Formats: sequence, C-alpha cells, structure tokens
Amino acid sequence: MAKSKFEYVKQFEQPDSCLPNCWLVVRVDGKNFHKFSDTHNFLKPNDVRSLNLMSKAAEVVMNEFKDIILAYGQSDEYSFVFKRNTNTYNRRASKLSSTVCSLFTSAYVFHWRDYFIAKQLQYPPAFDSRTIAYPTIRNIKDYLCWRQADCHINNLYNTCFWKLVQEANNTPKQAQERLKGTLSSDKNEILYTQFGMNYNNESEIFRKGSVLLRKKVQKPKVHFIEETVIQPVPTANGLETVERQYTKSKVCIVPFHCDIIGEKFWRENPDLLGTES
Ligand SMILES: Nc1nc2c(ncn2[C@@H]2O[C@H](COP(=O)(O)OP(=O)(O)OP(=O)(O)O)[C@@H](O)[C@H]2O)c(=O)[nH]1
Ligand SMILES: [Mg+2]
Repeated sequence: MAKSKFEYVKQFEQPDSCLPNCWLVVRVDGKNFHKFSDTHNFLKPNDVRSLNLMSKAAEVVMNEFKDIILAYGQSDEYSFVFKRNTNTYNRRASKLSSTVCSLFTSAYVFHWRDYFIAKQLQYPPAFDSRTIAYPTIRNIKDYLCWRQADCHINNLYNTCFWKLVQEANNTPKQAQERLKGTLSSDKNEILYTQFGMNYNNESEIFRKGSVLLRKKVQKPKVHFIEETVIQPVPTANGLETVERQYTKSKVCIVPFHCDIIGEKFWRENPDLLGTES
C-alpha cells in the first residue's frame, strides 16, 4: 500500500511492550468512587451489590481474555493476572490496560441494573488502569498479598468508623479522632467491647475480597436439559431411539473469598503460577 507523506508521524509512538517472562497485572480502580458510592447510596461500609457487580464485570473480562489466570477484587478495584508467557497484544502495556479497563467499565454499566435493581445510574462511572510486570513468583504473590492486606486494613478501619458514627452517635470527625493511632488489636477490641461484634465473624467477602479462578465444575443434569439427545441404539428388536441426558463438565469462573496471603491457597492451587523455571 502506498504510504502517505504523513506516515512518518507513526514514529512518535513509543514502544511499550512489557518485559518478557513476567506475570502482567492490569489493575482497574474506580475514579472518585467516594462520590460515586455516595451518589448511588451504597451501604456503608460495604455494599454487597457493588462488590458483586464488580465481580460480574471482572468475569466478563476473564471470559474475553483467556490468558488471565486469576483476578482479585476489593472495594472499587480489580487486579487481573495474565500468565507469564502471555502474548496478548504483544504484551503492550497501553493496549492491555486500555482494553481491559474499557471492557470492565462497559460491563459494569451493562450489568448495573441486575445488581442495583431499582436504582438508576446517575452518571457514567469511570475506572483508571495500569499494567505492571512482576518477574518472580515471590513478587506476584506479594503483589496479591499487598492488595488483600489493603482490603483488611481498610475494612477493619471502615467497620469501626461506621459503627462509631451509626451506632454511637459520633460525628465523622469524632470517629476519626477516636481511631487515630489505633492498632488492629485496638479496633478489634472497640468492636467487641463497645458493639458486641466479633470482627472475625464478618462476611468473608468484606474481610478478604474476591478471588476469581477458572475451575472445572460438573454441572447438575437439570441445568443441561438442552443437552438431551435422541439417539438410535441397537437392541434385540433392532434400532430403538432412547433419550440420553449428558452431564458436562465445564470450565467456569468461580469466586472465592479466601485468604491468599498464607501458603495454603497456593498449595491448594499449585498450577496457577507454575514454577520459577
Ligand atoms: N459506601 C461504600 N463505599 C464504597 C464501597 N466500595 C468502595 N467505596 C468507596 O470507594 C472508595 C474507594 O477508594 P479509593 O479508590 O481510594 O478512592 P476514590 O474516591 O475512588 O478516588 P480515586 O480512586 O483516586 O479516583 C472508598 O473510599 C469508598 O468511599 C462500598 O461497598 N460501600
Ligand atoms: Mg478509586
């Protein structure tokens, strides 16, 4: 194809391929969700509808990008881990970030009314995103530990904060003062002694966030009525047709709300990251 005289401007584009042999993480994060959650009256400190909608949008992303081995989400963010040798978009950071982010955002809007049934979207939400390359198993595990530790720290703080405001009539400023400088153990103590709440009994989705994994699941027959086939089989009287129902095992994206900081999770999912070599 003949080139136009303007073609040279393409040279201004910077290459941005990520290093080879590294796990690639694309993290999306809600833009100003402090305001978005207020405008849409999200329950405080956690709104399970919003967390499940985030996971739905993440599932859509994982269905599109088969090289994503795991996703982890909490609050208004989701991290997608691409396998180490992925060649998606030639590992170009901007292509990966922008496409994952755009699909995530459109899926969030597309599925909004399935989760917020009677609540209209007041304005279009936006998410930012970035792509990061992690070269070692320790680095990628520590990345995920970092996000889950963040979930724990914020959730413990927010649970305490909103108890003080909603049940002990503190102003937000007073609650903030009360929690200033407190350790995790202090916050657990406040929850237990002042509000009779054992933090460890709080829902795991709030305390641990959500891990999405691809798992082979055996679907019960009843969900696969469409798999019924009429088949001719040889019998003593010749060929007779019989109805056979098949159960199928299918790879599905399954949410877990478990600890990923300890080694137990990695022992139970040994193939996720493979080995260093
Ligand atoms: N009430 C409520 N708010 C939530 C929930 N999940 C997320 N949020 C809000 O989303 C914010 C997410 O934190 P950040 O991402 O640090 O803050 P942000 O306002 O989104 O700002 P930027 O990300 O810098 O644009 C929280 O501080 C909450 O205000 C929820 O389940 N309930
Ligand atoms: Mg945000």
